[in-house]
Parts: sequence; structure tokens; C-alpha cells
Amino acid sequence: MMIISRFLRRGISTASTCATRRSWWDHVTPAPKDPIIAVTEAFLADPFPYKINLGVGAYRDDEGKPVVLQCVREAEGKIAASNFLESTSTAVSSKFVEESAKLIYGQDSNVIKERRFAGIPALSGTGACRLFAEFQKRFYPESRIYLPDPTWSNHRNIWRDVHVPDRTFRYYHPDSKSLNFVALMDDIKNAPDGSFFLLHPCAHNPTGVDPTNEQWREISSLFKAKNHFPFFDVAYQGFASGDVERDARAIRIFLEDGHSIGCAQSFAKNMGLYGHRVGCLSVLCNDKIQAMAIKGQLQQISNTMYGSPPIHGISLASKILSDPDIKAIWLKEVKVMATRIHRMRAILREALERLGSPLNWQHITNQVGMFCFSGLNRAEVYLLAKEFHIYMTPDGRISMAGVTTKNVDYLANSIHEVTTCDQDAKILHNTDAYRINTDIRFTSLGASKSRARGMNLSL
Ligand code: KET
Repeated sequence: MMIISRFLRRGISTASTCATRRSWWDHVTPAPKDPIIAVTEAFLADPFPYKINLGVGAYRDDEGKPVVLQCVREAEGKIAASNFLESTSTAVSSKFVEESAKLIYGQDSNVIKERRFAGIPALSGTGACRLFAEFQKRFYPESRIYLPDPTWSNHRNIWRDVHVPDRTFRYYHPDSKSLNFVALMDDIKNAPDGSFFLLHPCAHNPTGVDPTNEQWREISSLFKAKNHFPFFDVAYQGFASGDVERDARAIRIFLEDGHSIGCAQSFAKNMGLYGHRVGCLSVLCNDKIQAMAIKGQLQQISNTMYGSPPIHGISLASKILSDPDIKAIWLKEVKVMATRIHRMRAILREALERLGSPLNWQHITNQVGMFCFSGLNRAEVYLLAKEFHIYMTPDGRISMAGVTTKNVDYLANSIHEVTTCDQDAKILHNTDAYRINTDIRFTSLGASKSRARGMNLSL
């Protein structure tokens, strides 16, 4: 009798909990979309045949196609023979880290000779930044990270997710579309001594504006005086100048000045290994003993998140960097990619000037690397997508890798149209939604097609 009544009571209470309990994930709301992924999604959903994706910073050839570099094919061939035994993966990782460190700190650097660096493979540049953020939080729990304004949209999210508050330092001057060096130095000076700063050593994303060597020297001495920690995010080594050594100049200047440095390297862009997620995190140390301690801590952090990254991409990058013949092919290919982008900058600027644009487009060729921070406002960016099927991030960043000899005239014409159309007819941007002025007439797909033909755009 007692057992029955206990059973009944439990039955009743379970039933009532079920009736009142909502499902487990009712409180989960959609996450804000990453702006770069959102652009790709909008592009993919557009059926227009001449659409252009200038969103994501991924290299494309002059046909607008992704490229598998010859050096990667060569490396594939060489590593295909070796089988990935469990016992070899540590050796492959160590070799990869060593080669990555040589690439960024210099082949003959004392850091390498004295083994004063702690490095581990990371899940591309994003993973390397995240590992460092975790490491920073673990050993400097009260610290902040100073990020350039503007910067890659994911930087803020990465440090936010490890609960390190971010601050910004001024970097870019929208009027001159160049470096705001005075403000940058001021902000570095005014930050509390011993602050963490994230720096882009070359091909700054999104502005395409880098300090000169002389300015880097001044930045480095101020960092010394303030005892700040420089963390370099190297996602585009080779894309600024076409030469990986020249693009490492900022880091070498900091090395000469004896800084302790952190470095996130990505091989997604300069080796075209996006999907393989190949990256490296390194931290410079006082000596070999400290390097071992730090490496152990970094490994522990990665172990609890994902173990270690897949070995295949690491083997490819390691082979490219260590085999002199394959490395020579790679260095040439980096130059080819950078030169193509450089050429597209010149053609785009020239086309806009030929159209008689009343605006100054010098910055297109002054800026370097994969991105052009065009100066187009949100309304113009929106209009380019809606009317011309040209997609870029709302801040007006153009991924120059998406510009080709076939689409550059269409792009120039479209930019010219949206920047010279009646100001009153422009779209008004409302904080969280785009309000469209009623004067705007959106072209149908058919009308857009004939407009594209009128601009001599061929498929
Ligand atoms: N740092 C910077 C400065 C950067 O621009 C990117 C990617 C990364 C790190 C991350 O790279 P990866 O190795 O893929 O994890 N930027 C481009 C791609 C992206 O956001 O996915 C971009 O800005 O388009």
C-alpha cells in the first residue's frame, strides 16, 4: 500500500513537472550573425549570374576561382608516401612549429638558435588567437586587450569569450583614409603600463593601412617605455609586399628591440589552406626552460579544447617551408597572388577616374594587402548589393581578391553610380534595420541583367 502511494505521488509530481516544464533550449535565442559569413550567405542566395562576392578575405584567381597552389600539390605528392603513424605526429608538429617560427622571426634569429620560443600548432589564425587569449586569461586574469579601431570583426568575440575585456586604440583616419599615427601613439601612451596590445604586422584587416618601418620603430620604443606586450596576428604574410620577409619587418623590429612577443600565424591565405585550418601560436621566452614551461601550458589549454589539430595540413605547410624547391615555388606563388591584387587596385582606381568620379580614389592604390577600405558608407554598400548584386561587408571593406579583369569595369561603374546618385534618393540607415527611401526603385533581375550587359559584362 505504501509502495503504491509513493509510486502514485512520484507519478503525479513527474506529470506536473512535465506539464509546466518548457523544452530544454527554449531560452536560446539566435546568435548575431558574423558579418563576413552573412555577406557570403547573401551572395549565395542571389540568383543573379553576374553577382560579385567581395566579402570574405580568401584569394581568388582572375577567373574568380579558388586556387590550389602548385606548392601544395608538390607537397601533397611528397607526403603521400609517408603514412601518418601516431608516433610521427609529434615530430611533424615540432617540425611545423620550428619552420613557422623561422618564417616569422627569421631563419638566423637568436630566438631560434637559443630555442627561446614556445610554439604549438593551432586551428588556423582564429585558433591561434583563441589559444593566446586563453593563455592571457590564465596568467593575467585581470588584464585587458587593446584592439585597433577598426580590426577583424572576430577579434572582439574571441577575447570576449574568454572574459578578457577589450579596449580600442585609434588606428585609422577616415578622412585621410590613412594611418592616424598621432592618435595611435597617444593611445599607446595613455594605456596603463604593461597592457596587452593586438597588432597586425602587415596588410591590416580591414583598412589595408600599415605603419611605415620608421613608424614601427617608434611604436616599438614606446612599447618598451610602457612595458606593453605586443601580440601579433599574422594572417596575411606576403600579401602586403609580395615578399614574406619584408612583411615580417614589423616583428623583426620588435625583436631587435628585445621585446617579449606573442604571434598567431595563419597559413589559410598565403598557402590557400583555408579548409585545412593550419596555424601556429608562438610566445617568446627568456630561455629554453621557460619555453618548455609555456609550451606545456599551451598544450594543456589546447588539449582540453580539441586535443591537437589534424596532422595533414600541418604536414603540407611543414613540407612547403622545409623543402627548398617547394619553398621556392611557394615564394613565387605568393608574389603572383600579391601582384594580381595590386594590379586590380590600379585598374579599379583608373576605371573610377576614367568615369569622371568626383571622389578621390587614391587610397585604393595606397592601401596594401587583400582589402581596400573603400570609404563607401552603409547605404552605398546596401545599394551595391540590392541594385548591382555586389556584396561586401557593411563597413565598405572590399576584398580585392574577388576583383577580376572581367568584373572590374562593372564594379567601377556600379560604385560610380551609387556614389554619384542623388543623395536624397539614398537609403537611410537605421540603427538595426535598413529603412528604404521610397524614391529608390529596385531593379528586377531582368533589369539588372540588361544593366550588366550595358556595362559590357560577359559571363
Ligand atoms: N586574423 C585576421 C586579421 C584575419 O583577417 C583573419 C581572417 C583571421 C585572423 C583568421 O584566419 P583563419 O586562419 O582563417 O582562422 N579573416 C578573413 C576570413 C574570415 O573571417 O573567415 C576575413 O576577414 O575575411
